[in-house]
Amino acid sequence: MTDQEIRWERTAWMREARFGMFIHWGLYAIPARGEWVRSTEKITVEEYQKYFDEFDPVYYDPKKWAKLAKQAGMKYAVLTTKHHDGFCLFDSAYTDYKATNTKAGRDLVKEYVEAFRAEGIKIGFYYSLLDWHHPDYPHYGDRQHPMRDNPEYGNENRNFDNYVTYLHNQVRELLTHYGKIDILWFDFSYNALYGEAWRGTELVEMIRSLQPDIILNDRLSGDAAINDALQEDILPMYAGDFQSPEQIVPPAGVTNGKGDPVTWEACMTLNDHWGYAVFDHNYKSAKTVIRMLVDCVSKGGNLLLNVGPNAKGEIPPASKKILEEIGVWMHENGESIYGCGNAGLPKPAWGYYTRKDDVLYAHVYDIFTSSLVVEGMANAVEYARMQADGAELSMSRPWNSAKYPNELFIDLHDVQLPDPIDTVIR
Ligand code: JFZ
Repeated sequence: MTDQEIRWERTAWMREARFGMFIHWGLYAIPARGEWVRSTEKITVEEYQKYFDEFDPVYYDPKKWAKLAKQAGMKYAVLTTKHHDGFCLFDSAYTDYKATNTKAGRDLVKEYVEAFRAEGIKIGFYYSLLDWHHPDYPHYGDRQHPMRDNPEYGNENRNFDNYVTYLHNQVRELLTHYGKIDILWFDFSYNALYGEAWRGTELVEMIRSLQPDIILNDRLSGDAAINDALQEDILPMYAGDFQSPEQIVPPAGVTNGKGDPVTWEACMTLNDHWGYAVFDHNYKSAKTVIRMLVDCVSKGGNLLLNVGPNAKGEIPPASKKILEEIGVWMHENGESIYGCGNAGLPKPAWGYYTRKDDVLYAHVYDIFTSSLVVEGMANAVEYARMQADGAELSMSRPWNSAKYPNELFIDLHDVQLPDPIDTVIR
């Protein structure tokens, strides 16, 4: 098998799952201005310390998060075990900057893993390669660092290799202390910091020795390195198993340098921030999210939808409500999502197709006539059913259909479109 075939096989369950929950949670839930607050407002480690001292998520109960994810039809989750601010939600032996030493007083990752696993949801860890807290991570001159313009925070005594060892040690902890982990989601590489700068080959060898089946995203590596290697069919170990476009559904899906489809997952915010932002009420509707998910699946990809729990540990009520609405649609129509992919047909004017093997799903958003016209399918379809309730739909040809011998007509005359979000016909 080629490297790409191995990666395709390893990610099979992920393409079946299609829909996951991203969780951005950490100290930044207290300032509640997004997870980049330390950088955007150039807050020093000392000033940021008050959030560590204060952190007390009294309502943290990941069983509730897991139930909500399950209800929404999500099959896997990815939690920020450490974001760019360096604060660890897990009990690490290599730092004091961890939840265990806050008022929370315990390993919050452990409870997350147990709660989601109990609901049958696959477990993902997000781990930030950037670390604005570690003294050996580049400060002055690094545009990603909050202290980038402050010569007082120079790098004279910085030992980057020391930081990379810290990163390797923490990844080992994460993959040793919590049983089987399904996804490791690194974030992110930039400038000269990619691939071997993270000692990527050594890191991935360790990861695979600890968790042979774990799926890695592509952010340990630079895009250029991957594209070159693709031509050879030999990828660097750190190239990752799937691509992770952010805040966009790639219009033509994602293919490799040779034009073959690859596993991919679009990650999306529910409002305009990843971490909790108290002023941000710009939430996407359930309809928008569902259509986004259908868009991803129709192009062979996944959707990782973000929630940003607040300082007390709760998923904001507005997010909860949207996920519950999504769950109603997924209960009726999830079959048109899980394990489905590109139908290999041109996108119809009335909506989208998804397909699994020989079952075609029409996602009907708008029709202008009493029949749904399915191009080129006149003699190819055995039956048509409403996905939501299994009701039979008539495929009789209307009186004026003689000029369209290749078109299939599904009669919706008396049915209309029962679901204003997306009426699925199987
Ligand atoms: C990263 C994080 O910075 C962000 O906080 C969030 O966790 C998101 C899922 O991932 O966002 C990025 C990463 C890389 C780029 C832009 C945003 N980039 O390379 O332009």
